[in-house]
Amino acid sequence: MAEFENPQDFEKAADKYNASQIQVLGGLEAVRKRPGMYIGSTSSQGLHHLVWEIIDNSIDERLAGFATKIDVVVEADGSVTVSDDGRGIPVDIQAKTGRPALETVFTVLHAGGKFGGGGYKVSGGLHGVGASVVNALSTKVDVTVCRDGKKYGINFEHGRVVKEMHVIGDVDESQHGTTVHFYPDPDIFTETIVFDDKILKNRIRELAFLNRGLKLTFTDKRKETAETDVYHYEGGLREYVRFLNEGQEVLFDEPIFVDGDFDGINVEVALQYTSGYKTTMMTFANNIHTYEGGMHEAGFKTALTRVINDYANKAKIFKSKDENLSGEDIREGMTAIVSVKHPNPQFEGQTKTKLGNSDARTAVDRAFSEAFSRFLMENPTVAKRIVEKGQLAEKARMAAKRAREVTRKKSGLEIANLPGKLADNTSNDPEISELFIVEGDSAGGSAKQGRSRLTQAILPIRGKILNVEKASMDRILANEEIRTLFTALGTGFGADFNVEKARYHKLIIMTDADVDGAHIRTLLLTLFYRYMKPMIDAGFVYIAKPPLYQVRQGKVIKYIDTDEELHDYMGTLQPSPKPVVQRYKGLGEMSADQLWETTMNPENRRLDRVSPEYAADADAVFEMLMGTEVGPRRQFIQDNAKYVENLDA
Ligand code: TTJ
Repeated sequence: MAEFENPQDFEKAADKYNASQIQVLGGLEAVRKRPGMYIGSTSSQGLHHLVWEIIDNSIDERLAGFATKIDVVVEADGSVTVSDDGRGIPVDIQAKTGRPALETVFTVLHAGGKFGGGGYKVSGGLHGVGASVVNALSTKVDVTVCRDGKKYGINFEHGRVVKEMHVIGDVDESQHGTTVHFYPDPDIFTETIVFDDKILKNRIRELAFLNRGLKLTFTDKRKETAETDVYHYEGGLREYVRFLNEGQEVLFDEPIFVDGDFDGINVEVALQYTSGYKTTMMTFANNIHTYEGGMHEAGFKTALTRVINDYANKAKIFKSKDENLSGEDIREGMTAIVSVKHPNPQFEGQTKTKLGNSDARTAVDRAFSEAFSRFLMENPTVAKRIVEKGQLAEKARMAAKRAREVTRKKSGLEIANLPGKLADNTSNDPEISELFIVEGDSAGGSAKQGRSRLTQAILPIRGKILNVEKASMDRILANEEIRTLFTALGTGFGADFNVEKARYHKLIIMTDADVDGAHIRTLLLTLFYRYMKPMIDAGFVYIAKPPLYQVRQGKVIKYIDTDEELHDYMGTLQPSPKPVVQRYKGLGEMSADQLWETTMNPENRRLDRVSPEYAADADAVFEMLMGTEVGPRRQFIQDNAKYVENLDA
């Protein structure tokens, strides 16, 4: 208690005290009546919010440049203690209320953070409502403060002072800090008052990453063997990014790190690329995870996109501005953390996790683009890799877009809308319907003539186009025949793919028995494997096996696949009438009748059903082909023609 020189002063102070106390009780009563308004909810989340509220005060003390260590303890009885080594909450009597600041912090709503002289504060949204809210929602709060060589104590129950601020004893002058021990009120937190160590640890770790050099510890004394976890990262955000990318392949080892001040706003960014597709971007404002993004995020995104495109143009990786990449493509595979500390953060949005300050956008843009463009210029190899990653992402995105367009076109599709290339069969029963994908227009023509119209549909594929476009899947999807194929199939595409909608239960690839034929087949199998896997899994995909030879002796016709078989067969024939051997160079050489007899007629034909493993092999071969230059690719196809053929075996 303060001492007063004359009774009048005391009375004045007492009046003030009474007045403020009524206000206080009213305020805290409001918190107890509508806790959700102050801490979001009274669920487990709200319960943990109490801890965040208390820790935030210590973090503020850290941001002010004083605390170096914060300890969080879950006591054996389930209560929580938070302590720091900051300056300690002031204990002097405030003129306005006549009460010690230490008391006011816990008894007056929104008193939190009033004592600091400027600096960053965790205040906004649901955060920073202050220690008084925690007090209002706790059965018991015990606080000790060490400063100026003394240890002070104050005790509360249900938000009310039960023991006024008092000196507990003397301590060393060098000792300073604040300790708050609180018991959540079970009448408020009716769902649970059990703290979850995982939730606590995660946030504590996050705070450690966000406040480089700050030492945080967590101890769970509810456990028989209570251990203390120490969270302390000298690398800060850099280590956060590394942590997030752990176990993933990265394009460069050391994350890019930026730390700069603009207009009184501190900006930190750490960034690293993985070779994967996942984008992880987290933004924080005054240590609050801004899930909804906001101005700092906008500033980062535009700066990143602009700097990379500028670099790629200047470094002549792009020949013109047409090649500029979109932000989305540039961010693929990126892990980035943006953290700003703002003197007056405005939190907006549904969950008050969107930073509204437009000066934060400018600050992040300035701080990041300067440092990032320097980084790119100093690390051209890494820079090139990042640009190429973006280009790859763009390609994939275009392919996906085309795929979606195919789907869109197909929905509400009538067979009447099918492009002219397809010669559909007349039956609507998928079980008896077959779709032949035929290499070449001439073979396609024969197949159309020779087919059984009821059950067999024909889609000619121009091999040339496929050969030209073989290297990229997005081009394949742009291919008219392939689009027609998906349209005809009626299954939808990608995520919408539904094998039950397949209009044909046999999808038969009919290509020549040569290298080009094998290649086209590989391309098709790859396409099926990636985009129609359920068709393969259902056993709906087949390969037609046209024979290599025809041997005719009088009226007897025999079709033969291999030289060896031909040799053996010839040995069994009488010399007269003279057997005539015809070698088919390709499907196109067969007449409509021959094609029907040898390759399409269910009575005679041989079909290989494509197994998933088989298609996977084709896919792997295709992958190999993708990466190589034209020359080596041709060589590869020739060298491996056997292997590709062997896929048939
Ligand atoms: C404010 O400015 C003057 C010197 O003291 C500053 C202050 O209040 N520091 C401070 C508060 N450090 N730690 C706290 C604090 C710590 C906990 C665990 C709980 C609360 C409510 C405050």
